[in-house]
Amino acid sequence: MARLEQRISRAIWRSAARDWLELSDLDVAIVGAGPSGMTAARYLAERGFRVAVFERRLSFGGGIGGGGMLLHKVVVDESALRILEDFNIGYSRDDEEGLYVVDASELMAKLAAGAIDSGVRMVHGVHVEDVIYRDGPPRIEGVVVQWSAVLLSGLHVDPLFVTSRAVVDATGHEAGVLSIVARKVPGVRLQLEGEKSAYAELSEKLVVERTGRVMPGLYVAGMAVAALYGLPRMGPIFSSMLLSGKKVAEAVAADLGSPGS
Ligand code: 48F
Repeated sequence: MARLEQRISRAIWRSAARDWLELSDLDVAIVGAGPSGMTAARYLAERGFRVAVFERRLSFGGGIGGGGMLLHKVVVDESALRILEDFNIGYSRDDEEGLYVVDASELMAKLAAGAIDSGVRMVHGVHVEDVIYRDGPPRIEGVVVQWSAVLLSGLHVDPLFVTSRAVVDATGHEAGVLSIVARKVPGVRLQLEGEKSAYAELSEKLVVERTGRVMPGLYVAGMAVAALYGLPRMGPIFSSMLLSGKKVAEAVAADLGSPGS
């Protein structure tokens, strides 16, 4: 039998290569493993769509882990309880009427577990640095990916491509995919208004309302919605992030029809 070192390497090369062959063509590419991205991913995978989440960090959760100013808790209101229950995430009622407290680590872990158990591929350490487009009329047909480590190194290395029927920008406050599209895709009139100062109640409502399709093939969820439409921020209340993830999943599913068609 070959040496253990050789067998370890071969097992990893073989399995990763198989995964990447599947990842190279998807129904839905979700950018960002924050609350909105992971929620969207699960509800899409559950419907049978081939979904991957590309996350530039080596961890899940985006802004969840920091809780409220590093206190390990976030809050939601009753509108998000159904989603917490779908993911089997615990919550406790607080003295503040209508608010429920969730442990940040449980939220991160169970959103990720729920997505993975539904068949989502989570890919860490991969940065979406561009999109694939076709014109007349402009349409987004996938993403361009690069190892985060390569970008951090400053080396000039050409990226690879992932085609997909839909791309969801769930990159949070910076709206990374939308910024690229606004700058680099010809014929798209997209202007990022930039997130506004805190007005939690209004932001919670409007982020969900404005979640959805931005142009053919491109969708937005979570705080990227606020960056796009100039909506206020809401701090560590996460109802709208979960509801936005669920809403974008419904919008993508409605547009795509059946998986793989
Ligand atoms: O920021 P993030 O948690 O986005 P979200 O789902 O939730 C926002 C809340 O966490 C919080 C808030 C609301 O209560 O104000 O901030 O809108 O997660 C975004 C994830 O996307 C990754 C980033 O590392 C983070 O984990 N990300 C950002 N740009 C890229 C990316 C990129 N270009 N490629 C891959 N991953």
